[in-house]
Amino acid sequence: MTNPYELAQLAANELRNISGVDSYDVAVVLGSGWKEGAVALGVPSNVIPSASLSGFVAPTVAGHSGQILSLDVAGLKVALVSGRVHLYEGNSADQVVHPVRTLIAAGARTIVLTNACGGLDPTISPGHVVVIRDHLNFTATSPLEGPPPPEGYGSRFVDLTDLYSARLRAAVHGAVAGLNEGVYLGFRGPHYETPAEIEMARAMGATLVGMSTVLEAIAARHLGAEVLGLSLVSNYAAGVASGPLNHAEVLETGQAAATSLGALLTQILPVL
Ligand code: 8IG
Repeated sequence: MTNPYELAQLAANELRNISGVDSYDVAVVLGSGWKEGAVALGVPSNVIPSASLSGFVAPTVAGHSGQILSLDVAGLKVALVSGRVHLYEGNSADQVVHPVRTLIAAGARTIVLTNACGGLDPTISPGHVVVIRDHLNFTATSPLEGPPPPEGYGSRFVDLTDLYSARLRAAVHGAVAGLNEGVYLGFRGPHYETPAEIEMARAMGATLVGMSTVLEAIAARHLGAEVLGLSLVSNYAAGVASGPLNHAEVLETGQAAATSLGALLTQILPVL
């Protein structure tokens, strides 16, 4: 068994060979809704099924296989990673962060993590994008659990002060006016929360809740990359608005937001 870092190195070499891209600058992990928006970034020079790369596990969402799209945005070599996988699909933390480790091994120094999430602030309605300022990891795991990272990699006792880069957040606000910042709480899911759990999350300082992002952010920081997190509020979290949560509504919000998400990425990527 190779360790997860060697596995990422192997996948990165495969990716470079197949895509013809020597080194990436930025990797964008696309959450629900964001993939549809990302087509606005232009025509990819290359699209690779992630199943063809070592260590990548297939998403269990029907009809969605993972892909890595390579494209140039304002002179930056960008990789778009679609088909994110989650803990709730039965994956290990190492499997969840493998795409991020692979893109960093392929040169990316900036990791943009996008997601769809539930919102706790009644004044930020579904369809709005929030910049992640910090997170609360409620997955009860870490991609750094297990044997220590091999020689040449940073200590597993990684400092998460400034996990979500202040420099990148400032760059985003400089490019796009009026975006709120929030604290993202990552649960394991796949169930949505009870209203009591959302009240707990609020008391602990969360403004956004979701089931992704936190492990990838930790893994990226550990490897020295700069992390930007962008959340599309897709629904009010349980108990915030009257009425039940509904997965179809969540998907609808994503569809409706696609155009604005694409415009947002187009404005943001060149300033990172
Ligand atoms: I979209 O309300 C989306 N993802 N945990 N709670 C959690 N994840 C989510 C939610 C939500 N909405």
